[in-house]
Amino acid sequence: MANDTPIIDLRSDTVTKPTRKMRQAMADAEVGDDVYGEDPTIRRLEETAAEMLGTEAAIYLPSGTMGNQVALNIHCRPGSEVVVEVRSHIMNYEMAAMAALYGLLPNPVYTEDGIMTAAQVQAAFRPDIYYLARTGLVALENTHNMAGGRVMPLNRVREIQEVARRAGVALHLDGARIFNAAASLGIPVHETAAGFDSVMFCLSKGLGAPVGSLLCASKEFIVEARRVRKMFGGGMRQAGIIAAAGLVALEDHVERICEDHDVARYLADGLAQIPGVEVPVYPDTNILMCRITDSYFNKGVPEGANAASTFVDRLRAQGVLALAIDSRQVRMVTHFDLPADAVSRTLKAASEGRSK
Ligand code: TLP
Repeated sequence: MANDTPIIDLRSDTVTKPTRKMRQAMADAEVGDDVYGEDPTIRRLEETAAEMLGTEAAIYLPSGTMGNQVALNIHCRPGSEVVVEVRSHIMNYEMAAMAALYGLLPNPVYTEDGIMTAAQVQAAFRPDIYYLARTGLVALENTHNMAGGRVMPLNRVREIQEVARRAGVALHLDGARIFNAAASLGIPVHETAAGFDSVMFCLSKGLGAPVGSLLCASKEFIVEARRVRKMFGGGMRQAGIIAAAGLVALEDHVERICEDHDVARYLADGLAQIPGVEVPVYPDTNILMCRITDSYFNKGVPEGANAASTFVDRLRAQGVLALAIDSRQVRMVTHFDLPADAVSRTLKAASEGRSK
């Protein structure tokens, strides 16, 4: 690989760099102290987000993890359970925060494809008996990251909302990639966000902003969220500087997000042709999970190594970065910062990696 050949970074859609327009907006941003509610750019971002998602209000936070955790704090009393799909981000990739910070217990629902049914959610609710923990919340994830960016069908979401409503259990949506979900379903994002008590989404994933997430909910909920955000040290003062890039993301990058889904599908088509690489689930959105079997390795899996990490190492040697999820699975995520030849170079690297 020549030194000036750009790296193809498929580890995540969080790796994008701010565009020229974002940098310009950041330089020009009007700012104020957001802890006093005086940053006009953040206010505009929060109003725009609430309007797009169809909620009364929104709050800007430094990360998706903080958005999810602020919501959990408000929804649940200590000692309650949170119903989640077993591979959810909230349960697996947030440092056990719900247990460490609030004394909450995840109640994981096991699914094949990452999409819970209403019957499964209903079965996870605890009856009201004095020796059982209370069910505090159902948290859905749409798109579902570790299920390969799967989109929850809208009727499935509505059925789950119905059983939760009937049981009096609140609903949170980890919509880190909600704009990918809406694009894939071909519906406005507010329909994907409807029927939840709180929705978190990220600007710093497929939308391409450098930093930030929003938590969207009722006015009352967001007033409380400002207190909890402060408790976490998430009051960011003149953060209009970064919020300005978020506004550009919402203005310019929503429409184009489905291009990333096309690229993920081209990649899936090509990878599935390579002996030893399986694509068990054709991507709905911008996340592609592939499975590396032993037959990928012409000379066998190297001693003491595993299939996924060896595959990832061989891609890296050719300037392509991907993420090993476990000993077999590799994740690739498409985004707007990929070079034009990303698919062909990735496929070439994957084919050539067989005989190293
Ligand atoms: N996901 C990251 C990693 O943490 C795995 C990634 O590269 O995909 N919810 C979902 C569904 C997410 O995928 C993520 C980040 C978050 C929440 C947390 O967002 P941040 O990283 O902003 O705290």
